Amino acid sequence: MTDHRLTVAAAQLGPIQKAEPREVAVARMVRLMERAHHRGVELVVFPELALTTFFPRHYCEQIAEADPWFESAMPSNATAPLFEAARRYGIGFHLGYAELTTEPDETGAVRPRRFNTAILVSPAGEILLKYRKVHLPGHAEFDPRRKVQHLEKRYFEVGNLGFPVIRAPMGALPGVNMGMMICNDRRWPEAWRVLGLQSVELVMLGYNTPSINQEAGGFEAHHLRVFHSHLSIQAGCYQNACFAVATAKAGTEDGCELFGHSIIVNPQGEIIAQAGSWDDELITADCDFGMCTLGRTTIFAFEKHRRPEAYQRITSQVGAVAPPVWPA
Ligand code: ING
Repeated sequence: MTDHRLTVAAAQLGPIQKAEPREVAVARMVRLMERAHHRGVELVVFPELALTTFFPRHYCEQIAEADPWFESAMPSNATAPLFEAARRYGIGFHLGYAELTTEPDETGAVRPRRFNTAILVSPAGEILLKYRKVHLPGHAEFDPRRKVQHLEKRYFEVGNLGFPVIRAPMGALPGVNMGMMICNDRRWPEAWRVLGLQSVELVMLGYNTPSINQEAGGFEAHHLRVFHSHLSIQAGCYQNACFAVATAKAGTEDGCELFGHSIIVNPQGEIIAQAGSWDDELITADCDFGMCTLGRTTIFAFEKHRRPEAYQRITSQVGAVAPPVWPA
């Protein structure tokens, strides 16, 4: 039986306080990569916006005031130690960060652009894949009803790279089909299915998720926060016959609590590893990509069973419409 296995890790991060410089976060991440190396890990997944505090909870009148939270180069002096560690240990890694770039927009105008971004970096330190968050939760303007703001729609543009998948060598394997999503994306089945339609075998995602509902819309029992996160990821893996590594930034940042519970999930939708702390913690698992075959050759053999002609509403509508009323 040829070995299709890859040893992966979720490198969960505890809180990063607003005043904490990115060099401190990077040093913590290098220590997690060192621990990963000692456990024979071949690919490490860090959280969303892993280099800084979750700054979209803070309101800035001028968007450019938030620019210190962004990376205008990747790697940079502050993040170079991560790339050096990757090369030193021969470990690939996923990194979530705030991307500030100057590039043409859809009208062709070259201007500063800001994205909630994730990259996949090879053990040699090359950027294999880049993804920019598509589903931006929260709001764009200051919301006085909220105890804590969630201003991703203020600071980031909607990602313009789609949901790409790449087949690239990783660990001892000649090729793994790898894709990414970020945080809120995991709640949208469309994101998983677009990756599934590209034969993804391993989905990497980071998240920063408040442990209590900040929407002024009403009470939600606290235990449901983790349940909904796990439900979304387990369903996504089962319905697309893939593995996922989902890594939290956790703990209390400037008084705001983010839950941990990072998990690694297999193509049957089973949680095969879970973090127990809300701090820096490495959880690992062996992914045997041969496990993807059962789902995608039987229940989820897309080419045999999907009926896109019945799915028009999924791409033609944004919001829901009211149904016809009976009797007509
Ligand atoms: N955070 C949260 C997430 O989707 C959220 C926002 C939490 C939305 C709970 C809805 C319900 O996990 C980010 N950063 O997307």
